Amino acid sequence: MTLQKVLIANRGEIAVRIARACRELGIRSVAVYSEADQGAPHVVASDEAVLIGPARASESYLDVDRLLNACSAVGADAVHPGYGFLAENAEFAHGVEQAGLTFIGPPAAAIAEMGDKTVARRRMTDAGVPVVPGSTEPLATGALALEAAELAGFPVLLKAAAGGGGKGMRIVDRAEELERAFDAASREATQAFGDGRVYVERFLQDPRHIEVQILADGHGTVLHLGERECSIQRRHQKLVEEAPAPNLDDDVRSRLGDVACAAARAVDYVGAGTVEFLLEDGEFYFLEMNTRIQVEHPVTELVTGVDIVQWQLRIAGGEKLELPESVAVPDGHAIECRISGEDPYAGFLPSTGTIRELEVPGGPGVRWDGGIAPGTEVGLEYDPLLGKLIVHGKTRLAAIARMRRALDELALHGVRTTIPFHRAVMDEPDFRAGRVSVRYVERHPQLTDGLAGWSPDAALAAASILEHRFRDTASPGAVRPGRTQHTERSAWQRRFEADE
Ligand code: MV4
Repeated sequence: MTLQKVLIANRGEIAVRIARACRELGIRSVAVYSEADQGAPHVVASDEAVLIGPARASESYLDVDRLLNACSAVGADAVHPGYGFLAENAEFAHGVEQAGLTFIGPPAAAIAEMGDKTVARRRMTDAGVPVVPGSTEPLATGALALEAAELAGFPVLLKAAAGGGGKGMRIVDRAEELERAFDAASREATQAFGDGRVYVERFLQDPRHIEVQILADGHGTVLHLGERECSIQRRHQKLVEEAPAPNLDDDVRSRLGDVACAAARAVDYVGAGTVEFLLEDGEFYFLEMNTRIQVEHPVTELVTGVDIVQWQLRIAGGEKLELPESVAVPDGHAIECRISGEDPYAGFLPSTGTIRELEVPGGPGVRWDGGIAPGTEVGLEYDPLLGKLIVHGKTRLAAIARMRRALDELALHGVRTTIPFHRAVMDEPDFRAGRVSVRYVERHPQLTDGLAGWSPDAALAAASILEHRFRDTASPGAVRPGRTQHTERSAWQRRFEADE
């Protein structure tokens, strides 16, 4: 039962990525788009397109009924949710299945189990997967929370059972503060998720964030594709990811892979998924499982040679998962920079405008997964991710040099972007040495200071020069690397001219 026609319930770069995979497999693809996305790259990349509603996501990309109607209008037999929007919504997966269509992702039950972080912790504990010390049940009262916190050991983190991705967390340093914080966390969780259940974990102070890519088919095979290092982030938005993780013990690497497969098996997982871990002092702990394709999947693709999105489609079509032995050992090193329409010198404030110019880098070992084109309006209604620059190199340092070169070639004008931040990271000694943790960005303020450290006069002078040269990214890191422009005649030119 191979898939015939896939409706892509998403937009931007991931919708383009899915359309490409469909095309390569001979599966028809159908884009959906909002009124803000007429003629968008994901529409152009697909075989058919359906207008589903206004710009507002709740009335288009998040509207289950409109999406299911689009499926029946075009005769789609499957839905790929991408990431974000409805990708981890168990009711949507269920609705797709109820409509007699294939959801390209895990069974709705696996989404629901991993979506409740306390259920996930119980499943993992039962499967022998190490979790951060703490409670495996939601805490009914502040007094019970205090008991659990004393057991876990202070400082602790209060987390929402329905949370994930960093929303609704609260650090508590001392027992005296716990009950108040518990009430506040519970109230916040109710507001954010309509579910006030809270649990407690020991707070790890300076961990690395490492995740393992999983593929599982519907015939009992579960494999991992190695890990990614994803610590470089700000406010839970990743900025740079790489594979394999630098400075990782071979024994830890191998145990991470085994444990991630056990995690997937514990919830009868099918499809592509990611098991997230925190790593501190040589120990690792299960954090959560993402039951979707992730933004950073390309770094794994580049070091394993496996097309993960194609495999999502093939697994959904009932195929058996078969990968070459060679995936067990990563080939070289891959790095991804998320290029988003945010100003790194203004607290990563979203920047809006129209893409005026776009020149994407090429050459050996460079990949651009983009969702924009000249003329694209970048507004505030959707995620600011514009595209991803991904490179591969034989070694980590070769990949860093390649990324630096590719960032210099990338010309993207019209909105402020994270490009100058990424350039600075590639040059920064701790990054170059693989010394990273989730606190990397906060520990390297020079990467986000812009003109802040400059005297007012110097800043004004620099800003006005840059404003002239490069209108939309006035910041010291933003000057495009100059070729040496010889405006004066060189000695040989003068001699040459004299001869004529
Ligand atoms: C933690 C933690 C420290 N200790 N849990 C943030 C997002 C959510 N997925 C879980 N997160 C964290 N959980 C314990 N017990 C630190 C973080 C955390 C983090 C995790 C992954 C990637 C980036 C992060 C940035 C800040 C905090």
